[in-house]
Amino acid sequence: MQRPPIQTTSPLRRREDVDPRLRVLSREPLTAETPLVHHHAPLTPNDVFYVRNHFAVPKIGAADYRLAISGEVLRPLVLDYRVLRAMPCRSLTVTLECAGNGRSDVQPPTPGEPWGYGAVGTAEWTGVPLRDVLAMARLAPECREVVFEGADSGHVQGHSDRMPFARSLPREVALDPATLLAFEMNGEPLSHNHGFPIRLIVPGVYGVASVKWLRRIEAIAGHFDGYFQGERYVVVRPGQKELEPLGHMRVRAVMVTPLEGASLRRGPHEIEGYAWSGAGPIERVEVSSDGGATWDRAALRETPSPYAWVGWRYEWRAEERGEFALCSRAFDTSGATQPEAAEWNRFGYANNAIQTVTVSVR
Ligand SMILES: Nc1nc2c(c(=O)[nH]1)N[C@H]1C(S)=C(S)[C@@H](COP(=O)(O)O)O[C@H]1N2
Ligand SMILES: [Mo]
Repeated sequence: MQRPPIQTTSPLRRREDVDPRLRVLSREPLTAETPLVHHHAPLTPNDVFYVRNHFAVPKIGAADYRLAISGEVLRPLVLDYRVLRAMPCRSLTVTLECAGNGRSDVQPPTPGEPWGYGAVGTAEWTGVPLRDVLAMARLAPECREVVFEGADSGHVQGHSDRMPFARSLPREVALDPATLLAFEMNGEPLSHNHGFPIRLIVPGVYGVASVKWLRRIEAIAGHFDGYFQGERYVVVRPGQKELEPLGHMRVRAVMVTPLEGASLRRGPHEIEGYAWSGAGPIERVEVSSDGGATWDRAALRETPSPYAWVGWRYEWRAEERGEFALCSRAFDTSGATQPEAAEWNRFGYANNAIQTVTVSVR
């Protein structure tokens, strides 16, 4: 495949501005979600893909980029952008969801970004399987986890030192052929906001695992417990001492048509949305037009990849005038489905409660 020439400055200046269609929650660092009206195609356009940054964006030029691989490896390596891009690559369509998606519906409110339902998106990511790079470095048998460090850093609550953004994966997940060192998103080089030059993509796992601006990979024999793994992105339930690290995305359906507050004519209407789960494929989606009292099955569309959300649709015959509470819920093949109300935890993570969209029929 012919590759575009390597650029030494920003890949495309225009993309660094925040697209006005995004709902900005914070400007510095940038956090912004995709209004559901822009989820009309299974692939989320790059410009409206949600952004979750914890620190200022490190603007790295391709020519200056280095990725160091060290620790429990027999052959420590430093790779540059050109070498990584020349390696055999694969493309995978993967849904990324922030663990805070839906937090604004958690009661009582918790600390954290007040995301609506738009901290999720799907893209075709192209990159080098991480396992190929780990094979070059000859991972030692002692390695139990692999730590990934981004080039971004800053100050966090309760710590005086500057902290890089870092996360680890268990050895098996790091060696999964679907775990990618990605350099393209929907056929374009990553933008600075989404991790240029190289980011990790970990299919099926909450977005926090997919470390952007990746600059260091360290294989370790022990367990990594950095701030973003041991203090945040953990589920802390009331009255419970043990912290549960966030892993697979919980099963969830989201309705994108009609939108909240829509006013509809009497007659047939398409209710449409997406469903996904990190624990297995979606088995079925159900829709209710009476606030969850009765449910009907929606039709599933084709899914481009086992790691991507699946589109669904349901034809609703709105016969009577009035207000209607539309709900959708998904079931995955592991048997999991969605709760009626958010399961409260201290930081409001992983709320996969059933979404309700209220519409009026005139
Ligand atoms: N280096 C780095 N990687 C990061 C983050 C970050 O702040 N710094 N945020 C994480 C979180 S919480 C999410 S949800 C995803 C968001 O990816 P996106 O901004 O490309 O949508 O990136 C993850 N990777
Ligand atoms: Mo996130």
